[in-house]
Amino acid sequence: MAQIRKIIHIDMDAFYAAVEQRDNPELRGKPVVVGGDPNSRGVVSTCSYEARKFGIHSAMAARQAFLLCPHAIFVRPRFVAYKEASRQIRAIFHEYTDLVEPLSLDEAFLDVTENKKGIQSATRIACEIKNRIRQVTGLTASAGVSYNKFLAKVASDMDKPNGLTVVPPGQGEEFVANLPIRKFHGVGTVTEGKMLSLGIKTGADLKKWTVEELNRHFGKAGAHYFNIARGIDDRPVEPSRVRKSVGKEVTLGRDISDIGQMLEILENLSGRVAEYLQGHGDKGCTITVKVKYHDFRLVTRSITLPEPIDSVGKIMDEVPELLKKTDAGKRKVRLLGVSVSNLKEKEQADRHSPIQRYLPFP
Ligand code: TTP
Ligand code: MG
Repeated sequence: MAQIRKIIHIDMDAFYAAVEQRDNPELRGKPVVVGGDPNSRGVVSTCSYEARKFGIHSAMAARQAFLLCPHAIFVRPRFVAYKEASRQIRAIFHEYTDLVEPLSLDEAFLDVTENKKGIQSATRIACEIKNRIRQVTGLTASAGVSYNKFLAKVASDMDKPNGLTVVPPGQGEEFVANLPIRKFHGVGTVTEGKMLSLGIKTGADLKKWTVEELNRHFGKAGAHYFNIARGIDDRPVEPSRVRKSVGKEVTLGRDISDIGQMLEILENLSGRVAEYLQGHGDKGCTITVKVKYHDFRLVTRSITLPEPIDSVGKIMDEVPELLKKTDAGKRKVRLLGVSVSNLKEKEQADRHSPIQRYLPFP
């Protein structure tokens, strides 16, 4: 039998907002909203836990956040500071293992089955990492510890902020059984709606379905749902995952037809794509905008640039034109997405610099 793995998922608490509160003591203990301008069409990137009590959350219109909590403090994001904190936490992860798979600036999977410090207990490692993060960055993180990625990821979200949740071998199935399906990582609002309409409210409900039935209703994802209902997930932690594209999308709370509002949302998504690219030293040549209309019809529009890019500005140079090539506005929209593909790794991207590009072949 294959060895039981020890997987940790770490996710920083209210990441951007926590960095802002750390760097400006006046913001501590207060509702802080990081994102766009509430007076124009800005979108909330994230908010402090104090602000969450008012119902504010990521991807909400900043204007709505203001209405929910007029005394909240609205600040613009400072990506340089977030990137620095991200670099620091990654360095801490690598003190324990090089099997680190970052998912974004503020979260990563670690496989600590074998680790550089020879520590047996993954829970102890998670504790140490949380303490080190606190010491080095002044920020708190939540951790999930389990024997696969799915369980570790869900566990890290169970007791936020500053939580540590362990799902030991043998307890995964029971842990999943009691979980409402909206807590399942990878189950978005659309799938959640579909599952609820089929009477699937918890992991236990999901487990009653055969893999054939799940395939019929959910296509390719069916087998994955079948497995996770049993606490099974064999995906490895992939440190240098070769990504083909980096994309972010959001299903909107309600269908919209205002182009300005769509562009604000696309800018927020582009910012996150750019952040991921820069965090990984990747650049890409193809920019794609994805639009799902209210009737669920999906269209994408792409452009391929001569030079690879990684900045929000360069992405947003193209996005308005790409959006114009869809029927967005004429038709109501329920989902928006942006991705950058055709990725060149750092070295390869550097080779695209103008000087080298014109060198003749030897
Ligand atoms: P999350 O980890 O999803 O959120 P969070 O760290 O702010 O809060 P918590 O994990 O405690 O629930 O995202 C990490 C950062 O990514 C977040 O601080 C800001 C950014 N982000 C956006 O810019 N837009 C978004 O829609 C989301 C979800 C996150
Ligand atoms: Mg987080």
